[in-house]
Amino acid sequence: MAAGTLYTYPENWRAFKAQIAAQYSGARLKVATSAPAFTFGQTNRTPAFLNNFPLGKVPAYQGDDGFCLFESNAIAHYLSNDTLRGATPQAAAQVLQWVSFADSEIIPPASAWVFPTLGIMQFNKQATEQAKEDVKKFLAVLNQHLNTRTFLVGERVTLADITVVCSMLWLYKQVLEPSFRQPYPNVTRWFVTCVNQPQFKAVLGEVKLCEKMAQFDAKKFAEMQPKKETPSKKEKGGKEAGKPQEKKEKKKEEKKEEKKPDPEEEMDDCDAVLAAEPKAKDPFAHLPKSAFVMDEFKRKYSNEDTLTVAIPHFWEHFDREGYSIWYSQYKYPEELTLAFKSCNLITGMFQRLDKLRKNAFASVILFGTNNDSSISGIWVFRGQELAFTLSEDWQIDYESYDWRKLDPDSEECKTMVKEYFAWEGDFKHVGKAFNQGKIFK
Ligand SMILES: N[C@@H](CCC(=O)N[C@@H](CS)C(=O)NCC(=O)O)C(=O)O
Repeated sequence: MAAGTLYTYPENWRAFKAQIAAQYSGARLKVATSAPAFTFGQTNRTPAFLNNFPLGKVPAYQGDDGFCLFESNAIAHYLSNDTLRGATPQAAAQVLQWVSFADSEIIPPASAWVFPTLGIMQFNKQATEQAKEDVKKFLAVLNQHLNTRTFLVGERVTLADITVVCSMLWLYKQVLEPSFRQPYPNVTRWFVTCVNQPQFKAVLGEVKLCEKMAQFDAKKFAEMQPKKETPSKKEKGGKEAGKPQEKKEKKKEEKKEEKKPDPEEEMDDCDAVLAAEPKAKDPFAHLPKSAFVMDEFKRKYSNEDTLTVAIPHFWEHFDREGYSIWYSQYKYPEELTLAFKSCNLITGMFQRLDKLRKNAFASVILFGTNNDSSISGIWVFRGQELAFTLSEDWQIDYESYDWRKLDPDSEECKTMVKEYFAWEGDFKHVGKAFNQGKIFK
């Protein structure tokens, strides 16, 4: 039976698919939606997270056995049992049919219609009218199919029902008022049956069907817009950084045409989650400016030779007043068993410390072999104190380590920086062979 953690933001309908599937199958699923385990917009941009989930998108699943999976449909499939997946080849194919139907026929028009009513997309009459027509089309297909059936595939709930229900949640909550849904009674009967199953209810709570079609929320939209340009959004990398210049130019040329919503320029539901997040205050704000540019060092460390470029750069620019160097050692080596579990311990710590990214650097190494290992590392922090106490979110792991501040001018410190940064050397103080390294950058 699968057991693991689902990383997501709260109330994510994509994550609901996996959560409901787990309710049916009995898979043991922890859902990580908040600090310290997971902070959307931060944790999912850390190297450790991207290492496991290269798109940085959620939901993302990591099994207790280390198995990683992204794409909500795949995760829901993995956490299902045979009944949910479709017990015969035909049933399994039909389940896949409805899962694909949800992605390609339901989600696009549902988003185009519902997002403006949530204030996360500009209203465009033509696009909304088109979306309503497309919604009618798929509702008619579902209504016909459900005329003689209780569930979409076979006699029991399957992933088809879970996926299609979750994809229609926003529609039923926001815009499918009684008169609009009246021609499709089988769909509403089926939807209500599903959301009232205890396994759905445990995840979705009470689902209240829309009484009056929500309209474009201009005020909410205006409130959302300025936040879109916050640095945190711009930093986002993937979507923003990858946007080709020519697209922007093309947009200028098209200015005179009727304005249609450009999906890449609009917010989507996850952008809205990010925009709604309160801005955290900088816990290092009290420190005087430092000439040591952490980002610059990290770029050298990532892209150039460690021994001949990154380490010399580090010592040439290191600011003894503004930064401190620490040696960390895991207190309970006797509890370390399998190497991959110990790696997860380190990776998890780095994920939880993502907000330190601009103010800290660490190279932490797992030494030894299965059932005979130790973890130690070198950390560089902004300021002269251990940074962990500056934020509640950072304290979860640090007490499991012994910390010793190093004198940057000592030979010991020079050697340790060299060995831990380069992941090579004698590591005389360790007494175990070098095994695996993990970096935090
Ligand atoms: N097809 C994917 C879509 C996942 C997705 O778009 N996730 C968004 C949240 S709604 C995300 O994590 N975005 C983060 C980002 O783009 O940085 C799935 O179903 O899992």
